[in-house]
Formats: sequence, structure tokens, C-alpha cells
Amino acid sequence: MKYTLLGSKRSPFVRTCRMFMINHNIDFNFQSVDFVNNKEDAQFVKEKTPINRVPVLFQNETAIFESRVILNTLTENHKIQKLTPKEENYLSVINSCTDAGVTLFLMRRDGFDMEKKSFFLERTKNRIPEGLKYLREWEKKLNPNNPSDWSIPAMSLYSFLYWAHQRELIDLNQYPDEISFIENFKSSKGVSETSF
Ligand SMILES: N[C@@H](CCC(=O)N[C@@H](CS)C(=O)NCC(=O)O)C(=O)O
Repeated sequence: MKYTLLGSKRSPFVRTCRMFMINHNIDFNFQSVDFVNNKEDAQFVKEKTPINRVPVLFQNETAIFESRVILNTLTENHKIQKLTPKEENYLSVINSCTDAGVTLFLMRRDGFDMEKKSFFLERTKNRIPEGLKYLREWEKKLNPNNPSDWSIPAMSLYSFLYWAHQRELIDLNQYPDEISFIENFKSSKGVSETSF
């Protein structure tokens, strides 16, 4: 199977797909775009996906949208262990934190008043600390020496925390358990290969 992954280097959703493919030795070509700062790249992404978001995986001629569908397709194609219902829930919570982070990042970039008293802003901001609180007991039990613990939710959590810290969406000093998680998994396969 010939795969091309379209995405930006910094996108946490894209990074998880890259980490997963690297970790499972799945050969792919990474087509890097910067849709935030480059108009041609933005137009290219728009032409390739009606959702206008990355990642997109091209499997031969077929374009697959949505990181979760991409990861499920790869899991199926390469006969990798499927996630348990609990792990699916962790992934949903991490994706919700990441979606909230992407929304906040794009709003801030467009000059919205991020301190404005707003029902929507308050709910969006709260999703991050509430989500991280829910994940904590699971995340603290993960062992970097156990290959099955370097799962899709663990990769997604790593991608989210690193990105949200870089974009100043979270203050990691307030999250000592998450600092330990990053520290524990920083040598896992796919991390250094996708770092920015
Ligand atoms: N649910 C999508 C979310 C993807 C997503 O939000 N990607 C961001 C980059 S991290 C994006 O393309 N944002 C552009 C936009 O929201 O307009 C997935 O899991 O693939």
C-alpha cells in the first residue's frame, strides 16, 4: 500500500498519525503544508478536502479525512491491535482538548478578545483542564517500557501537550503529572522524528 499523509508539521492531529506510522514501520510519504502562513498551501488543502482540515491520508488514489478514520484504517490495514472502549474514550477526551486548543489558537490569532465573558469561550477553555483531569489516573499508569502503552491515545496526549505548551495554550508548570508523562515518553519511537 502506498500512503501519502498531507499535513502541517506542527498539527497535533497530524503528528499523531505520523508517530503511529513511524512506530509501526508503515512506509509513507509526508507532504508538509503550512496552511496558516502560506496561501498556496491553504488553497491546496482546500482543494484536497471539503473539511479543509489536516491530516488527509491518500491511500493509493483515495483521500481519507479525519485523524481517527485515518488511524482506524491503518489499524485495520496493518492488523494492529484495536483500541479498547476505554482507550477510545481517552482518545475522545484528548481529541476534545485538542479541538478546543485549535479553536482557541485560531481565535487568538485572529485577534478575538480571549478574556471576554462568553458562554462559548468559557466552555471551550474549560474542556482542557477538565479533560486532563479525567485522563490523569490512566496516564499515570502508562509505562514507557511497555510497547503496548505507546498507543494511539498516548501518542495523541503527547502531541497535544507538546503543541499546547509550544502555543502557550497551557502552562505546563500547573501540570506536574503531564510533565512526567512527557518526560517518560520523550524517547518513544516517532517522537524525535516528528519534533518541531
Ligand atoms: N477532527 C479533525 C480535526 C483536524 C484539525 O482540527 N486540524 C487542524 C490542524 S491541528 C486544522 O486543520 N485546522 C484548520 C481549521 O480549523 O480551519 C481530525 O481529527 O482530523
